[in-house]
Amino acid sequence: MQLLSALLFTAGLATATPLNIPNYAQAAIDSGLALKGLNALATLSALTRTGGTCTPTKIKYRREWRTLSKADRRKFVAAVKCLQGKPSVLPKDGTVPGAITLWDDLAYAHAWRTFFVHMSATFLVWHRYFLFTYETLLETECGWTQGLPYWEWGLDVNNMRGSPLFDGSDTSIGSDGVFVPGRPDFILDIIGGPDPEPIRVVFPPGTGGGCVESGPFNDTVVRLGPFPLDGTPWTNETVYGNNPRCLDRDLNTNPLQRWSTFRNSTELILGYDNIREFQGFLEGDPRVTTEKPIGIHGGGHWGVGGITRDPIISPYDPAFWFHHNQLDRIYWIWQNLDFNNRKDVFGTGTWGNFPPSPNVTVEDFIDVLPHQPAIKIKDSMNTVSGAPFCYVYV
Ligand SMILES: *[C@@H]1O[C@H](CO)[C@@H](O)[C@H](O)[C@H]1NC(C)=O
Ligand SMILES: *[C@@H]1O[C@H](CO)[C@@H](O)[C@H](O)[C@H]1NC(C)=O
Ligand SMILES: *[C@@H]1O[C@H](CO)[C@@H](O)[C@H](O)[C@H]1NC(C)=O
Ligand SMILES: *[C@@H]1O[C@H](CO)[C@@H](O)[C@H](O)[C@H]1NC(C)=O
Ligand SMILES: [Cu+2]
Repeated sequence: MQLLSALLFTAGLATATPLNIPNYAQAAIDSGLALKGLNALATLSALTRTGGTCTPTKIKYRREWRTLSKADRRKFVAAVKCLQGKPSVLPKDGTVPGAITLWDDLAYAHAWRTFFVHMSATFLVWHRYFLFTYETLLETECGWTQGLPYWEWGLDVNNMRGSPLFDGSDTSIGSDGVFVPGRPDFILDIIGGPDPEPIRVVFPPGTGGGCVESGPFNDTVVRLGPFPLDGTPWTNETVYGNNPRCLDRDLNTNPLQRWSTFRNSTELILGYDNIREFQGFLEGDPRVTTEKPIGIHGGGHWGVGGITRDPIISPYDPAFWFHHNQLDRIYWIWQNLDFNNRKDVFGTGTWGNFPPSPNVTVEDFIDVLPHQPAIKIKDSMNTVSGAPFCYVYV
């Protein structure tokens, strides 16, 4: 890949010609071959746009977890553990009394933006910047110099517990949660669509439910939250206090098989040419689709379960970052297949536009304070501009 990018660079193959997307057979779509092909096309396309400080030797190649060597997987796990052990850098002014470590800071950075960066115009770009923040911290604080690894859900839809990411070995990010039998189905009533009647989605419980049993991160401590929805007032002391508990998981192939298969990701990339629909279907936004709620985004969150399905503090699970990195990859592939027409945002700055807020434009800013300064949304579109991003997916 490094060689390829150097070749493209020196041969001056930069071109704005729209890409020729093959007509993939259903079997290629279902097996993941099509998605691989689309990724390769996107990579070639992106590498024609490198600029600024993002020189070919600086580009980070974000890879699927199981393509890293075992030694590198152990190195990555060690870097995440290192980050979890760094002290919080949030001001000690009582806003987040429970922030002890940098890991708590990252959960907080997500928590206080939750109602502005989901079901809103900034969903994809804000999480892109959040991932970059994490990748940068892993490098500057803990020496991980490679790209951030992602999780291809399509490889695990039939066996989560056997996944190299979740098998509990020392090259995984820890096991399933302890199995808790006798639990009822999960019932989600999604509101905010055109009908007053909610959209109902039902999942059976997964194969865990309790604390992560073995492997790396079975000692991860969740501190902030929970965020009660029964009317109990949220104060900084209660929801952002130090309330130590274990990291829980509930691995579940059901949501992955329904929402996050190779077919689901590939059809999303090929099916829509505008950001309103692309992002709306990706997130299962009920204003965009009543037929396909949840989306590939929800599929991965529910597939891991436990704290990962918490809309506010899901970043506590290292799995969150793998999942969102895959989402950013799907977004990135989609963008790079027709880059000049896929650099805009759609929607407002609040969850489901509640409370109503102005339309967001690419001139608006996103930030991950105090870890990253504000950047203009339009600078988040090209991941190889060096302003600030410099990565591709392989
Ligand atoms: C974590 O898992 C290891 C085995 O991988 C086990 O020895 C240890 O007791 C577990 N710790 C906790 C807190 O569950
Ligand atoms: C939390 O603290 C911040 C700043 O210190 C303050 O603006 C905010 O109102 C507080 N929130 C709650 C719910 O107490
Ligand atoms: C996702 O793909 C599977 C087949 O891989 C299919 O059965 C399911 O209906 C798809 N879900 C959506 C929301 O399109
Ligand atoms: C916001 O965007 C919507 C959808 O494109 C559009 O209908 C509406 O007029 C916009 N509002 C403003 C104030 O520009
Ligand atoms: Cu989020």
